[in-house]
Amino acid sequence: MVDIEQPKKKAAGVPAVLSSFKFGFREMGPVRTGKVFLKMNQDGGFDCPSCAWPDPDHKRKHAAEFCENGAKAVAWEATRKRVPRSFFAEHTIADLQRIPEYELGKLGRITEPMLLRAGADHYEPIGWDEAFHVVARHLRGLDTPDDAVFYTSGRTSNEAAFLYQLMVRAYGTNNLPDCSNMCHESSGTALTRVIGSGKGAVTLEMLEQAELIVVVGQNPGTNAPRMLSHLEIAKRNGAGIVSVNPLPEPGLINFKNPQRASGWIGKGTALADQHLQIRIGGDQALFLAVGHLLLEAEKAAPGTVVDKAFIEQHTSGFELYAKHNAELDWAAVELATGLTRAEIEEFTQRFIKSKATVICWAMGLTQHREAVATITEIVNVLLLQGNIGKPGAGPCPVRGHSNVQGDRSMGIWEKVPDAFLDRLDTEFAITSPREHGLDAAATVQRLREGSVRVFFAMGGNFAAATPDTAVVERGLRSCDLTVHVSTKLNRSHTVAGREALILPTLGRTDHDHTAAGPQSVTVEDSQGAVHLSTGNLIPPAAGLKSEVGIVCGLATVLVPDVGEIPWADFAEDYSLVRQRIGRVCDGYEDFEDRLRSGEGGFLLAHAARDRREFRTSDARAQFSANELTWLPTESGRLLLQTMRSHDQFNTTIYGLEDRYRGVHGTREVVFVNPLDLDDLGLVDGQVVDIVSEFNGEERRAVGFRLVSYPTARGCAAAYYPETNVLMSADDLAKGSNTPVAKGITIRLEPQS
Ligand SMILES: Nc1nc2c(c(=O)[nH]1)N[C@H]1C(S)=C(S)[C@@H](COP(=O)(O)OP(=O)(O)OC[C@H]3O[C@@H](n4cnc5c(=O)[nH]c(N)nc54)[C@H](O)[C@@H]3O)O[C@H]1N2
Ligand SMILES: Nc1nc2c(c(=O)[nH]1)N[C@H]1C(S)=C(S)[C@@H](COP(=O)(O)OP(=O)(O)OC[C@H]3O[C@@H](n4cnc5c(=O)[nH]c(N)nc54)[C@H](O)[C@@H]3O)O[C@H]1N2
Ligand SMILES: [Mo]
Repeated sequence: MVDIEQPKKKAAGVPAVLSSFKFGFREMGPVRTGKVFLKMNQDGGFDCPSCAWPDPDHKRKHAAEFCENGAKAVAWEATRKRVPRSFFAEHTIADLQRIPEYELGKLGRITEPMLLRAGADHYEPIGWDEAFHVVARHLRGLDTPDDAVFYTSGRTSNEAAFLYQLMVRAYGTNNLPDCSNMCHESSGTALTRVIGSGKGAVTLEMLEQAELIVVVGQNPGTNAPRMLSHLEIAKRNGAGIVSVNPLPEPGLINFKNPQRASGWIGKGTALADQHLQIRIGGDQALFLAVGHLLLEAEKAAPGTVVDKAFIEQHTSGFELYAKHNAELDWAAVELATGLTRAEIEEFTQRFIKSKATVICWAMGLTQHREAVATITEIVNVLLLQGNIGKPGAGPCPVRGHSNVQGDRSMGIWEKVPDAFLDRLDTEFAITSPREHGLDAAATVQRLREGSVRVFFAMGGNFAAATPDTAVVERGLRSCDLTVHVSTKLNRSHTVAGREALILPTLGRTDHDHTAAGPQSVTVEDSQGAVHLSTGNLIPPAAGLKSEVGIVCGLATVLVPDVGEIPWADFAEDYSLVRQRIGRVCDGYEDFEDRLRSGEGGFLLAHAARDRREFRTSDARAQFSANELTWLPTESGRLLLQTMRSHDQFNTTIYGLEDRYRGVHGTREVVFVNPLDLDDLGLVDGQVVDIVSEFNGEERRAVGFRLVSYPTARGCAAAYYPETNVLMSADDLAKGSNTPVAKGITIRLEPQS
């Protein structure tokens, strides 16, 4: 039943714990539920397959180090349900296409390789060897390896990712797009340019030492719930917290910590001291204005605001930036941000008072056309006060998938630096191609042309996660072969190429036992901490292979004689893989030793964070002088952001509840400010089509229910992936090529 109620002001607390256990029992039963929940994020246990928020070190650890969403992600994977053979026999590929994503995911784990033969209309079981030969036959038959694409989603372990990119490069292409292209690519691009490393420069400990934490374009209550506990600690230590967001996201407003008694009862902690309800796309203008005000304040009281010594010693471009930012068009700033000058001044005062400021951000910043400029603007503000490379300070992009950052470290990158390839080539006596490959957006464009012949996916749900859904689906269908290594069925398996394979794999929670004994894998979290992950559940079926096993099995058939690569040994003993990673991947030197000593993990070095060393062209952090950009709209138009509910993980829909936003039983809703509804002559509850406008093209999402909601004026919000049909494959962030998923111009057309 569809039910819309008042949005919640609190996140987590008792309802969150109950919700985790309810979902856990339904999928796993009580014994398995206990077994997995107690091992999650603990030493000797497995890393939560949900978000990339770091696990605390021993000092900071709780007995139950997980959140409602992590619990759901685990229950979803560790379910006792299986997709039986008969299911594929009874359903044609056309039937599968009619099953909604939500239902596909609920069918259970897949247990054996399935092949859709050319011309057939059913998937049928196939042996592993035969499956590998099908893939190898297609790949060997291509005119060029560049007609194949090898996608990766961010759950893949370091070991599997390293071997996967090695196989792909030994085969001969850099076509290694990944989910990061659609996620934090803008952060990596901007940070590499201005601080010389694409990774965030804040650890958990540093976060807890901050005096001011600004959370911009991120909804931690839903998407990184354990972050709230650390914000709470920082707040107890005296930090001020500001949320910059078009939505009043619960958790930042009021959060109950289920790990502490006071969180179970009573009021919980109001985390944000100030909420800047910014207009979508207004962040670059906001931080330009903050920089301007900081410079003005320094002029008024020299030596009190700006960290002159840091600027002189460690940065370049300050003069140009200061000159560029001496004048500010306040009228434009107010239009762009939807904020008053007084609000921005209050915000700036918090920067002036703080001696240590962290700025956190996520998709609300990265998935914009001007995302890269916006992030450099944020770094400008940090650099002005020397807020990097010291306790309590720095830029903190909060990554999404649990190992998306590790996958990059392992070389899953279509334009990995030549130095990496040189080391790879030396280590394995191969010759990697040097020409850059396709990223996710370029893959979509090649799919649109119909010129991808083989599409291989290590996890993920490319058809649902990318823009222009119909175009991508047509492109996937025109491939000679699509291959998906997956734990469960999803939409991408149903948009099959002329031939199609589904290769089931072990997940994080599954026990992985090879001839050499039990194996563990490793992951790297959002703050650069690396640790082991060991599954403890009996796998869903005998003979199921790990991702490492699948890559090694395929490589043995596809590239057996290329270079000197002991694929069979790697498949048995993952520590052999880690030895090689240690010799190839930046920061992973002496990998196995460092992993085994200490607390089952270690923190990767970060020159800017640890030593204020900036690996840029002139070894200094860079100020950037950006023009003010924003997203004006014509009358009758709104700016749409596509976002996540509390009951999904990306394209995986756990249920139709968004408890925090008061939506029950449906996802086909669009949130609009009540004053905008009045202006548009629309009413709450009415059903509309959402029509997007880009470059004179229109795209339509049919039948969405209006929800009157306190979002910023001129803005709207709806769920991803249902609204990906509204995104254009040509609408990309400058410099990072990230598909624009926030700030889409739309109009709402009432259905008659
Ligand atoms: N439960 C759960 N956890 C997840 C995921 C999930 O789907 N479910 N996904 C994982 C992944 S891969 C990722 S990348 C992260 C995503 O984590 P988030 O980035 O938090 O995800 P979104 O739901 O896209 O939320 C974007 C936030 O930015 C705000 N926003 C939108 N536009 C703007 C803007 O122009 N300016 C500002 N300042 N704010 C804006 C939105 O209101 C929203 O609060 O979460 C990870 N964790
Ligand atoms: N409109 C819009 N589009 C977006 C976004 C947005 O905010 N708005 N966000 C973007 C972002 S941030 C991201 S990260 C991408 C996500 O894009 P993807 O990473 O491609 O999508 P997911 O939904 O995370 O992938 C889920 C699938 O992964 C498989 N899977 C799960 N666990 C495992 C495992 O352990 N191994 C293997 N091999 N497979 C597994 C399951 O089959 C599951 O169906 O989407 C992007 N697309
Ligand atoms: Mo992401």
